[in-house]
Amino acid sequence: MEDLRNKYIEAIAAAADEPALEELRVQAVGKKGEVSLKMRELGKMTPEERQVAGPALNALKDEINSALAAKKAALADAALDARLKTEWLDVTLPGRNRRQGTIHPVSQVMDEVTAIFADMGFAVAEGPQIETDWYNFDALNIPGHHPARAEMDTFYTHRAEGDNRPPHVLRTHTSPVQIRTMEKTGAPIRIICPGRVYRADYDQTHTPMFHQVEGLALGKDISMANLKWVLEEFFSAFFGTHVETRFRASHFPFTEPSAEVDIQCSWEGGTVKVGEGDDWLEVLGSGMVHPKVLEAGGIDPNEYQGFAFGMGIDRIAMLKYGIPDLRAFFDSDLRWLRHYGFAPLDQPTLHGGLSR
Ligand code: 2NM
Repeated sequence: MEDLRNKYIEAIAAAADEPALEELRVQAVGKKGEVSLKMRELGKMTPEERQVAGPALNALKDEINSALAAKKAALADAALDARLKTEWLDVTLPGRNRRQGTIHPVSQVMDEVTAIFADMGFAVAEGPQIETDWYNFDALNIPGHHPARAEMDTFYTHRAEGDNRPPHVLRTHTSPVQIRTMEKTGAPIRIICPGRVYRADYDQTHTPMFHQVEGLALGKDISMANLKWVLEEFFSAFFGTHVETRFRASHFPFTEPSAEVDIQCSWEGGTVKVGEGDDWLEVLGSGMVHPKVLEAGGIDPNEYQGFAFGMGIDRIAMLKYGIPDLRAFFDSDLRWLRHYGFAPLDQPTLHGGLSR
């Protein structure tokens, strides 16, 4: 019995894995195992012999079972230790850096412009980029024969042969959105309309798609004086310094009277600086909305009046951020975007600063 004990206790201690352990269990204490066979022999013993051998065999069986269980647990612990070593993870490592996109200067400036005008009570209105002739021209007091239609280098959509309906146009300005807003909400109105516009023109200073923001304020007694204040307020907020403005009489079909607006600048050192010096840059067109335009929008010009203005976003973005080449705006050059782009989480606000 002592031999049996030593044999199994040593074998269990030396077992390499769980299958080996299971084999030992079957050999020792399984149904036909050595200890079980010895127990079966108890029946042939005298009662005196049995009194000694019985408890001894039971104790041996218990000891082997305990050794098996202890070894099994030890093997499981060792396996877990080995696994933990291979799956070790340093949770104190810094995260991996990922390249982040940047906000395009046009988007940045649109958001800045929106924040400034929102502060003065202007809502943002948007509309389709493919327009009817009527919204893009007729409603704005630009009739079919008017030279402005030719001047605008309009893109027209194609119609099938024999389809005599008037073609659609790519909007040449965002004014159609203002007509649509007049129709939809009636007066009073205080909106800006930022967005893409299209003109068939391509050179150093023109791209066939560019960005505009137009403004419209209609009420019972809105005047050019309100226009002047709003624009001076806008330019000073946008450029972050007091900017002198100069209003020059002009002509647009959709406004009467009309004014072009220049902002103060200097050319010292070969680059433009806005808000200093005694030169002027033309940046904006404006005026009192023409009665015919109000009528086209379903608003009674005897009851309501107001101002409108329009300016190029790409232009003022170049001025504010010192971007020399307009065409680079639309090249999708990642190096350019990383250089001139803005951090995605820096939302322009008046209280937090328009940009960093
Ligand atoms: C400009 C200049 C002057 C203008 C007019 C309108 C509308 F729809 F209300 F009549 N929107 N924008 C306007 C007026 C635009 O851009 C140079």
